[in-house]
Order: sequence, then C-alpha cells, then structure tokens
Amino acid sequence: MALKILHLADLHLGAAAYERWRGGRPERLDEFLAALDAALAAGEEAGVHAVVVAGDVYDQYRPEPLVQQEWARRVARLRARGTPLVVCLGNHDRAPRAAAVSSQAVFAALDLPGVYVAAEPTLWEIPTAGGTLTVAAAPWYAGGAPETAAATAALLADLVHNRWRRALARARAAVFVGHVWMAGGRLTSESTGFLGQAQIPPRAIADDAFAYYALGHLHLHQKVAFGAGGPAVYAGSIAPLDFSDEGAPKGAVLVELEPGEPTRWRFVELPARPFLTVDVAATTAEEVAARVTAFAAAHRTPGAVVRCRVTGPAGLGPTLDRDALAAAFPESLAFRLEVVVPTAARRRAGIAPELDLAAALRLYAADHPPASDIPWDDVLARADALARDENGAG
Ligand SMILES: [Mn+2]
Repeated sequence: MALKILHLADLHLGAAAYERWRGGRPERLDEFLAALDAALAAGEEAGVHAVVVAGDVYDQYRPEPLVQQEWARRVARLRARGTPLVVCLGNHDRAPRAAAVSSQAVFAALDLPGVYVAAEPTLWEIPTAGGTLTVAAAPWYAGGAPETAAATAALLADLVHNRWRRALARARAAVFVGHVWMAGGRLTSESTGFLGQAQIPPRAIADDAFAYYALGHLHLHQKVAFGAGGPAVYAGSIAPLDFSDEGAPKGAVLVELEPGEPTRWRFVELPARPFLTVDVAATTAEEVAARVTAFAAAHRTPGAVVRCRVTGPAGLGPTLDRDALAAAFPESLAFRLEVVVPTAARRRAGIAPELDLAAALRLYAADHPPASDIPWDDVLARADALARDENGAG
C-alpha cells in the first residue's frame, strides 16, 4: 500500500496585506483558512496518512489570538482523525534573534501525540496508518548571509550523509521536509531572486534515500532539480499574499510513496483571489483615467486586488485622482496606485565602460533626484577610496 502525504507550505495565516473586516471577521484570514481547509479536505478525501507543513504557518511571529485559535482548531481536527502532523519551522515562525521560542513552540510544549514540531534539524520515524514515515526536517536556520547558507548546507550534509545515515537506509518511506531556499528555485515566475540571498545547493542534501523533498519558503509552486532521490517540490503559498503571486497557481501537493516505485505527486490547485495589474503608459491624468475606465469596462474584478501601474513623466503622479481611479473597480477588495517614472536611457547616456567607478557614480548621482535617501556623498567618497586602492595608492 502506498503511504500518502499532504504537503503544505507557507500558510502565512494572519497576513495583513489587503485585510478587510466585515461582519466581525477578517476577510483575508478567512480566505487563507478556506484555502487551508480545502487542501486538508483534498488530503482527507485522498486518504493521506500524514500532513507535513514546510514552514511559515503564521505570517507573524506574534499573531492575533484569533489566528492562533484557527490554526489550533486545524491541529485538533487532524489529531481527532489520527493523522500525524509535521510542522517544520519557517523564517516567519522563528522568534526574533533575542528570543528562543517560536510561534509553534506551544504545540511542542503540549506534547500532543501525533504532532511533530521541528525547531532544530530533526529525524523522526513516525508511525502512520500507512506504515512508518521517516521524516528528515530542516527548519529555517538563520539569516540571509551567504556564509550562513554555506554553514547550513554543511550541517545538513553531515546530518543526511552521516548522522542520519542508518535511519535513512532502513526507511521504508523517507521524505526531506525543509524551509530552505534551494539554489535553482525561483522567487516568482519573473524573478530568480537577488544576489546575496542565502541559497543552499541541492547536492548538499540530495540522497537516494529520499523519496520526496517537501519544500517551503519560495511562494511560487515549482519543482526543482536535485539530482538524487525523488521529486523536490515547493508547494508554494496556500493563497496569494501580494502581487508577486499574480497569476501563479496556489494549492497543495498530494504525494504517494510506494517502496521500490517512483514517487507520484499531484498539485491540487485551489481557487485563489485574483491579483490584477493594469499597466498604463501615459503622459496626462486624463489619459490615465480614460485607459483605466476602458480596462474596467472590459474586465469584471469581483474580489480582486487591483493594481494600477502608471508609467509616465515625473510630475504626473500628484495630478492623478486615486479615489476616482479606484472607483472604476467597485467590486474589488482593494486598489493600489503605483507611479513609475522611468529612468530614461538618455539620462545614463554619459555612463560608459571606459569611465572609472567614481566618475560613473557621479554621473548617475547627478541624474537622481535629491529626494533619494541614498547617502551619495558617502557612496562617492567610498568609490574614490576604492579607486585609490585599485591604483595601488591605498
Ligand atoms: Mn513564506
């Protein structure tokens, strides 16, 4: 018989973005809870033997009591059904540096049979109705410095390949559960992230013993290449948090582990609130209004979070009537106006490869409005110091 698990991640219960209270209930929290309940129902229907949450249960380290109560109810329901629950801490569950206790520590302290909270890298052999499930859990470990990612990778490599070796070797069904940014994982459908953010090379963790890697942290549902073991999948956030989720499918993953057979997995897509961007390039407020009105006439947007992104000349922003633009979307949950003043290519025309760093920075600084909070004097002084070092004068 296959051992079935439901893989969830990044629930972010209590996320405040675009929240609206109606009839004594927070609409966005209820939306996230509905998604969670739909995922749990899909798991129940499929007959899963365990539920794993790969981090970020709450959006905040100190959530509202309402948020805690709602999560505790789900924990209790899983226990009542006898379905083991694994929670692997994410960065949002972690306490700030000074405090030691996570937002999920209360569930560990209650010592509830069938509830497993990984605050440190932990290996469990969990009895389930479908047989023993071996779980290697790697919670979010530290902040964003690359050195820390390297240290985390080394630690996990030692655990997987040495200290956990025997337990993994005897496992009937073993999964890795981690709140980690694996190198190769994409932040959004359009972005791979930015330089300097902690990423762990899959080869540190990859092992033939793992029939599945249940990942959390990246909110875009995706499969990443590991090179050994079964499929490695980010479930993605359970519901859209912000515009980085625009257009991305949201849901959970149903996994079937069968010893000696390739792991089967299936993404269960859930209905998600639409996030919708209206891009307008214009030079006058009248033009913007006309374009937005035309768009609103062509699209129904019930419950949507609408963003109007206006690209135009400096000075256009203050002339826009935000409330009038928002009124074009009466059915939407929220409306957001962004004004983008392009840094025209001509402004940088003077910057050329033959310039030294300090000279190029001076040209760049001259083109940027003084309102910028970049301490240009300091930046330029450092560039001069760097140039002196390069010339061997330092
Ligand atoms: Mn997250």
